[in-house]
Amino acid sequence: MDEDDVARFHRDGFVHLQTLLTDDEVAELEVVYDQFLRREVPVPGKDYCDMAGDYGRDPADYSIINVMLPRRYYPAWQGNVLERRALQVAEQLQGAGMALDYDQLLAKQPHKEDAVFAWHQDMAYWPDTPDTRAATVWLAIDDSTVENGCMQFVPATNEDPALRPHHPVFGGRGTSHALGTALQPGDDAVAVPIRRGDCTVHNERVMHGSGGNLSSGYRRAYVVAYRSMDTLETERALGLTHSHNDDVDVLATVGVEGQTRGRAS
Ligand SMILES: O=C(O)CCC(=O)C(=O)O
Repeated sequence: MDEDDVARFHRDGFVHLQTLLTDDEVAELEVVYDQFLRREVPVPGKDYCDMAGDYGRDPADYSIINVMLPRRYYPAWQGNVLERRALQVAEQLQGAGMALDYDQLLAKQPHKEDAVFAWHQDMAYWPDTPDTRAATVWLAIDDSTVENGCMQFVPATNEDPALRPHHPVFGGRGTSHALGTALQPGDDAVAVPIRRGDCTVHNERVMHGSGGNLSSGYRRAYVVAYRSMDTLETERALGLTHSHNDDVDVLATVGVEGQTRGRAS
């Protein structure tokens, strides 16, 4: 990563970094990743769910398999090569005092037109804190393409004066946790195809989402999100760990349950 990458991240709200991990390093993570997908690593309750549907869906029909907090359910991943390298990236981009807030797997099954990740800003999901710095590192396990639903961003929306209004996509905490907001006139979305082992890194305010998987293969991503240590302290004091099984409803703490987070800018 060079100075231009850092400047791009701050200007656009995201950056694409090539070869965060080598093919061998990805291959090692992939073994465990696929154990999660085959449900050989037990994941309780809603921490194994579908990001593109409600909690009631039959797991066989999931379009975007979401394993939340894999490092909690497979402790040997704690401190793995992705976490080590991503922390360095997060601190280079956002400065000192960053720490891992949560990790998740997002795997779009083949031939799933509805494996759509609604447009959103991550801040809509999170409690407001004085130091909102974030760097979410999205590692491609498969080559991520327009056809299989790669990440898309609306550059520089991190500079919008206000968070956009977000709504639950499938009904609310009882049925799903996905939030979304519509694109606005003038939003110029860009698709960002990346290779296996590459990553994108985005901040807490940039608009992003992704389209369905029209290919015959998986689109697997492993995501680690870094935020300021102060924010982590506040979140944990609220009882928030980003598990979908948390007793505390993160959407309620940010005022979304059944209503809207953010406001029109
Ligand atoms: O994997 C995707 O398509 C979207 C992921 C995302 O929104 C995120 O990691 O913040």
